[in-house]
Amino acid sequence: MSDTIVALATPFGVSAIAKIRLSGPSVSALMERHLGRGSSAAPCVFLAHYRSVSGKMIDQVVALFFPAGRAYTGEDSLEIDCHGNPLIIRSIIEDLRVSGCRGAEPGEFTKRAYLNRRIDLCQAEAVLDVIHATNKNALEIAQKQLRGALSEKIFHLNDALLGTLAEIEVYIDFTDEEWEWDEKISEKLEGVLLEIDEIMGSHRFRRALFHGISVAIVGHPNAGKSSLLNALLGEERALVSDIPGTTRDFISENITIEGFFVKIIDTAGLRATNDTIEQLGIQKTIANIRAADLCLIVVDQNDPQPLAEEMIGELQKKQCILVVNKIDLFGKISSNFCKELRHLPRTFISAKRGTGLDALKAAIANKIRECALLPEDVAVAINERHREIFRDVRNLIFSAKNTLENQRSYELCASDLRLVLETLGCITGKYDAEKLLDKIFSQFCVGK
Ligand SMILES: Nc1nc2c(ncn2[C@@H]2O[C@H](COP(=O)(O)OP(=O)(O)OP(=O)(O)O)[C@@H](O)[C@H]2O)c(=O)[nH]1
Ligand SMILES: [Mg+2]
Repeated sequence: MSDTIVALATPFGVSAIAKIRLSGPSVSALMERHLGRGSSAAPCVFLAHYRSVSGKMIDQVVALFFPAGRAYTGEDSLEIDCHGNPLIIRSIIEDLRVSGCRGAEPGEFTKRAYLNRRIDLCQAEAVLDVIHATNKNALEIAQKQLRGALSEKIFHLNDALLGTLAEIEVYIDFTDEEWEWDEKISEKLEGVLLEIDEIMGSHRFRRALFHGISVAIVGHPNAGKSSLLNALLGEERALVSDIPGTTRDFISENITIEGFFVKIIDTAGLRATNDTIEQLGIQKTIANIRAADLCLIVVDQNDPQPLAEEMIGELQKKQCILVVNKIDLFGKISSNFCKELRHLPRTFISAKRGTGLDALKAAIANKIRECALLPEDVAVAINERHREIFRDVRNLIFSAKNTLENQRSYELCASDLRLVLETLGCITGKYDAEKLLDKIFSQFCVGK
């Protein structure tokens, strides 16, 4: 890369320290000019005064120099830690621009790391996930992928496919006219297809990891849905009243249950109503039920109202837990309450008093584990871009296998497999396209 880029790597505003980052061929000359110190063969940290182009001292800073071979970007890099005053930050960055630096584009440091082969494309995407992960599990998987978990899987698939291609080439070169059928090749391709299916299955965990497993609280008005949301959050988030139809629009909040990141949604109570706003709320409830991974059906033990058939139809398609509420009162839910929901796991709570919440949380966590909404140990979790490429790769392998089995042509199968390898390479960026890179790196913040 011919130019040297500069950007603030920490959030702009008042802070104890701010980090200004530089990368490119003129880093050592800039160090000499502004910090009075030449580059070194090894990474180094030093205290210096930053002097502007006109020789004015702007701030006392701590500088970290990384020579190309040891730097994140794969080129000479410098980090200047100055005092976190926006006036100082602006002065230094402006001055570096005067000195010939260009302001970095979003993600440009990571793009350079990729272009200089310090990391592959999957790892570059993982950097973005590491920055944006909002819970422990998502962070863990992002870090695994940054260390190369997905790249390794792709490397392994690539290796298996190359091996199969090599075997086919031998047949093409050395087999005489007579067709010799080798079942092993078909079996190997079948094995690769199974591995790809397993990796593709991990796509659904990504949503759960990064956006949370969505749990909708549904039920009749006044059953205590908003009270349950508040009890789970430990704060008075939603309005609670004894007037049926209190919740109109849904309310969504994030909580962690036994280490799982859960998006919990309180919805409008389900009943026949002429109130237009309430009807709109109910429509949103139906949409929330459809989109949810799990539904908590709250029933007031004292006044167990049957749900409309239409609702039961919707809920039967979902994973559900029946939550019997208001156990602090004396009512008792009859054993033939809503026969369609009778088979569901039940928990008994008092949202008002906070009783039974631990058992309910355990039931939610059990459902998450049981239904593999999110296994405890996820090896990789592919994103939409990876999934699309894997889908193409899968179709191509399938076609290669068919070509072999039906047309009995090693030549055609080999050419299909070459295309498979090329397509698979797009995941790690072995075969890159400028447009694709722009799309990926534009999601980063400036300075990364
Ligand atoms: N005794 C008792 N009352 C409760 C309990 N949970 C909720 N309530 C009361 O039931 C009434 C309705 O509670 P909400 O939480 O607003 O019910 P909701 O299901 O959100 O109702 P809508 O928003 O109208 O659909 C309020 O008066 C609550 O105080 C409980 O466990 N015990
Ligand atoms: Mg409510």
